Amino acid sequence: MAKTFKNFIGGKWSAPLTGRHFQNRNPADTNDLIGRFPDSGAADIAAAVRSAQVGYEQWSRTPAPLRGDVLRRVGDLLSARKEEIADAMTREMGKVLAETRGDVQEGIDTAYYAATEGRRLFGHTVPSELRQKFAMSIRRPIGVCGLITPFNFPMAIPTWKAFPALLCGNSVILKPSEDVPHTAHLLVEILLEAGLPEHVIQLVHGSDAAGKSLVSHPGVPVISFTGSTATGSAIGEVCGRMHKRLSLEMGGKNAMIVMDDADLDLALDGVLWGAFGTTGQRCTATSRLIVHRKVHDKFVAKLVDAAAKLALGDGREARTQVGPLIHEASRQKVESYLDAAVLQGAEVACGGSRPRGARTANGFFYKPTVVTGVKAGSRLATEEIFGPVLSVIKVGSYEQAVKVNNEVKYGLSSSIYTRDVNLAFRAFEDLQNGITYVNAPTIGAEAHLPFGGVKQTGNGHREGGWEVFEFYSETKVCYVDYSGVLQRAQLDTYDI
Ligand code: UN1
Repeated sequence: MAKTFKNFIGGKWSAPLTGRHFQNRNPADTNDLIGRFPDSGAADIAAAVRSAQVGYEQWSRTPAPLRGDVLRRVGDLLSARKEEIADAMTREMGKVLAETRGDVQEGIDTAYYAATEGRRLFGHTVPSELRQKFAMSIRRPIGVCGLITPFNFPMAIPTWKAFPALLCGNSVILKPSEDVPHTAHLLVEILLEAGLPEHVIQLVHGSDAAGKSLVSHPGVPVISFTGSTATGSAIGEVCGRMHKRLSLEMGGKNAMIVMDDADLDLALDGVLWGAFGTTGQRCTATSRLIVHRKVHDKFVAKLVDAAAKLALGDGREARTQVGPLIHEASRQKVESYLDAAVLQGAEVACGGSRPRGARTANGFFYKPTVVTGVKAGSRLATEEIFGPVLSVIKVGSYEQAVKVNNEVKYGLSSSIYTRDVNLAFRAFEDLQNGITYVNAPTIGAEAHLPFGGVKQTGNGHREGGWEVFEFYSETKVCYVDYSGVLQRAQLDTYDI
């Protein structure tokens, strides 16, 4: 009998006021029911906000170094339980164990990075233009932060948002993807065990209805969302009307460029990892391969050969290299892209279908797929697929590669394989992306550097690294005039 899980609201684990639940199943084996989770509604969100406001009063007054201490303990607990959590994550999300371990590790890195920020959280001290006057800025918390997170990094992405938000002195309401509620449950258990005061964190499970209530609640001044561009736009409209602070992390159509002087074996390892790691379900996944015509045929032949050999299966089995997609709707979306591409004359060089066989019979599997001859401007060349599908585009020069890279509406990550150092540095300027890798694939961002994209990928904010602390805090400027007389800025400054 599968367990029925609860929300964490008002300092206790509680059943949803809607009385409804949804099922969470293993995408590699749909017979495996992980649990039933709350399908929460507006009243659950309202209760969470009331509690988070209480938590905010307490937590915003807790010194930042002490807030950091809690996050350090969170990092310790995640480290101690890494293996067990990774196993649970693979069971509910599907990607292979090595990758869920990496996902937990990203949470650990984020915890320790945020913990030390408790002893920095720098403001600025600058000279005043007037005598005997002091001028500085400090960072202040904002309030209740509503965090809406996706399925593909069930641990890392909630931690990217929650840990800096908490470190800055905010309280948090987490609404995780309904595809990975168990990981969020484990994370909240750990936050509480580490000593986070109980009203400071709320966990509200559910689908779009819960997310919408969170976004439109007037008691939640900060929203951070990672997910599709369509949902991000809808959230942006509401937040715009309500003057909320909003961080959006949305789609990508990331390209790897392989120049004619590249180390092709290195590039091959890179593209296999970038395109088919996480079954292509990363915002940073390598979705397009832009290859110089001089090496195109040779490189594609190697790629097709290797991609066809990747072993599909349950991510908890050691021999598995590629897990399932998250659910049937994702698989059907992938299929619709393939159908359209073939109609337009593209060639499926490998994959392009569901696998057969007992190991994959009960899950949402799809073969790693390489499509060549993809037409510029076609859906396959421009839209985010979020599956194990790589589109190959042949180019004749660096300039053409840059043009192809840039002619999509997204701008998350890009990569170039070359031995020419001048070209590598030119690429930093020419490629319109928030992240560019040289001689490494489009995935692999590290927790202590800012993460995000340009153009339609985001709205100018970054997660991770030093920049995220700006998002979760407000700048407050403080002046102290210790002259004992009225000094008028601008007027008295030069009148002496
Ligand atoms: C995402 O793709 O949604 O760079 C996040 C990476 C990971 C994070 C990806 N560290 O691929």
